[in-house]
Amino acid sequence: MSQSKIKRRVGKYEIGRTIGEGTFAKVKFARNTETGEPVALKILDKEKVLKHKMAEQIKREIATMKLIKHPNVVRLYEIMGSKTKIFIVLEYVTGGELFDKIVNNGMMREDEARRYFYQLINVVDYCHSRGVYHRDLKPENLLLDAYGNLKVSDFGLSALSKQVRDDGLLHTTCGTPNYVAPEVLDDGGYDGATADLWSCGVILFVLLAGYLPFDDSNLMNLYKKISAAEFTCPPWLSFSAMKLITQILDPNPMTRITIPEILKDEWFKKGYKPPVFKEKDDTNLDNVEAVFKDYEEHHVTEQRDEQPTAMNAFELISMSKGLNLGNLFDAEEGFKRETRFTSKCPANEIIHKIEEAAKPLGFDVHKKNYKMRLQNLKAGRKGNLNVATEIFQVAPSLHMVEVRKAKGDTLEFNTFYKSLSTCLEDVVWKTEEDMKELHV
Ligand code: ISQ
Repeated sequence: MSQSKIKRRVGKYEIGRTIGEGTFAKVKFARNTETGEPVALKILDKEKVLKHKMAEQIKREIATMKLIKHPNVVRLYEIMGSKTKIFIVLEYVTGGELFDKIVNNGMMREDEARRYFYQLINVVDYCHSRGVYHRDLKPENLLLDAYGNLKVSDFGLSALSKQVRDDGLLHTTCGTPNYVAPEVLDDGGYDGATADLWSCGVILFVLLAGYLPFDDSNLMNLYKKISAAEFTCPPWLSFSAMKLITQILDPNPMTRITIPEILKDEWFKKGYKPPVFKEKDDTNLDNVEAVFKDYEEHHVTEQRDEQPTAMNAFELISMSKGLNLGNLFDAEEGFKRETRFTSKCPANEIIHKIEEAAKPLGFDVHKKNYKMRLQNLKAGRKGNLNVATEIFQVAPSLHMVEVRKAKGDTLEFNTFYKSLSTCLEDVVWKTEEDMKELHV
């Protein structure tokens, strides 16, 4: 049990909580101990990368990313290696995913959607002009910074979006390919530039409509709809927006609208100011080759300091109110992906109760010490929902339980949490204040 928080360090970075997970990488919050600056640390397992013969591609892609310094792209600061891992140090952005705005508020007004679309097209144009293609533009890769500006992640790192399927082979597309161009689905050769533009068209449609242009629970039907560009615009869409979307979602990449043509489009041009920015050069990427090798002199040290967490019991408890849905909704952030509650029950009982609640909901339960991983066996909107929980001992008879979405859709996580909170009612510690609230 995590009685004291173990502080993990990699080089000068102190590692914190997990903020994202993919097939090849885990993303952790980290802090540069020299400057105090927060970063996102993408951690790749060397063995997995080598096993799938991806080292060369990842090396090439990281080297290409050196070329990308744009205010709307998540910056790559540094890359480090240890004996077993590769660490990619990225800019940390705090505004969440762009699509959480749609999930929370529904479709956007055209002016607001146009502002994000300008930023998206500026980034895509900039990267394409440097020969870098995203190849996997989708909601999870569209983040927002503290000022509400778009930050695209993983530009150029398409190797990381590959999936290992049950057959052990790598596949570029996984789950539902709602954002993927028809020529990519055809599996013949395709042009990265026109394929990225198609994904931008799907993104624009979702911003304006609040739903996907191509969707079907049957994969074959979905492929057919995408290949025929069969979609229905909502009645509230302006004619000029509809015209632009139709020109982007052209199933023929040869006749699909290009970026120079988009820049001249009537809907796009409204209020558009071409971007002006200066490229900063503060990356340290001289060692891309070295981090993949087994040369110890190039390795950063990974340390685990058994230190009590800086947080005391009172701080922990104040972070961990009761277990109710309000916990997962924040007026500023919208729906959150993690929450905590406190319990006076023994840890084993809490684990047992979580297991009892999760199994009937179709979750496979994996336990390791005081951590649990709940994996939904059915695929959801963004793949299988995975929930991670961890129990921390605050005092001999007081525990804090962290419940975090590790993978999948935030709304599906909220629905799961609602059921969990009902089942755990007698485990959660209720303060006198909570009891009063329950009785008013
Ligand atoms: C940067 N900031 C926050 C979250 C992130 C997730 C993935 C990649 C980069 C990120």
